[in-house]
Amino acid sequence: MCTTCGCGSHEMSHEEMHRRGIAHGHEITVEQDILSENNRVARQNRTRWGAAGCVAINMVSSPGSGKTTLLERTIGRLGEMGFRHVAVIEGDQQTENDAARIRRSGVPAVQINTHNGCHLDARMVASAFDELQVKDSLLFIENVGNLVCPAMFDLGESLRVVLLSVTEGDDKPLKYPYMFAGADVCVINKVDLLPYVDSDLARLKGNALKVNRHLRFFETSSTRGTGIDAWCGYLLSFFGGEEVR
Ligand SMILES: Nc1nc2c(ncn2[C@@H]2O[C@H](COP(=O)(O)OP(=O)(O)OP(=O)(O)O)[C@@H](O)[C@H]2O)c(=O)[nH]1
Ligand SMILES: [Mg+2]
Repeated sequence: MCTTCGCGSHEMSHEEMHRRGIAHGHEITVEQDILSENNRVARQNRTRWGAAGCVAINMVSSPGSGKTTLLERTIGRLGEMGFRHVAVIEGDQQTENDAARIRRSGVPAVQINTHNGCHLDARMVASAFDELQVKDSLLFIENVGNLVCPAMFDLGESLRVVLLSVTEGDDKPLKYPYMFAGADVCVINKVDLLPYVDSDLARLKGNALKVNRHLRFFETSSTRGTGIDAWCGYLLSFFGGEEVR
């Protein structure tokens, strides 16, 4: 069981729970309380952001898949396309590194440090949004690198995007199904490395579709710029309301 968010497997066997000393009745009650309070604040966020003309995008992935690099590239390309209304909330356990990278791209960013926490929650991003003081903007939220816990926490986003880099292996959607089941879009990043890894794009997509047949895919190299035009075009049409979730 994760010690910071209380998330645990509902499918853990009775024997496994006893082996780990988990009192199951208590675990389920605490988890339900945490999630229902989070969902309440997430609904508030959705209402507030909608009223401010902001569209929030929750970016989730394992550490190092390329979330910040994709954001840097996206901000640059959107700027070239004449769209500069972008703000970013960054989530990491420690450091201001990612927020500093984003600010160098010329857009406002607020860093959240979760310390021993493994995910962002709705209350954290509500405070960060207050600090940003933006309106009529695309609001990117880069979640803590983790393919497990962020899946359970609605932040109030309009779109959830899961990144998977080709170096992580094409079986990840099957091994971490909740993250892919809860996402709207899957960005397959680092496609420039495909010649060097034993990862198959068709198999990766097939595995992702097994857990979520509604997923929309983009293939990108954030370092080289491959696929960024299609991705940015999609973001603009989503922001403009032409694309629905
Ligand atoms: N070859 C290649 N490298 C990439 C690509 N995207 C990101 N990287 C590299 O991958 C490493 C991690 O990238 P980040 O953007 O920091 O990843 P992240 O998901 O933000 O990482 P965390 O915030 O720590 O979870 C860096 O060395 C990037 O240069 C890509 O498309 N191709
Ligand atoms: Mg990052």
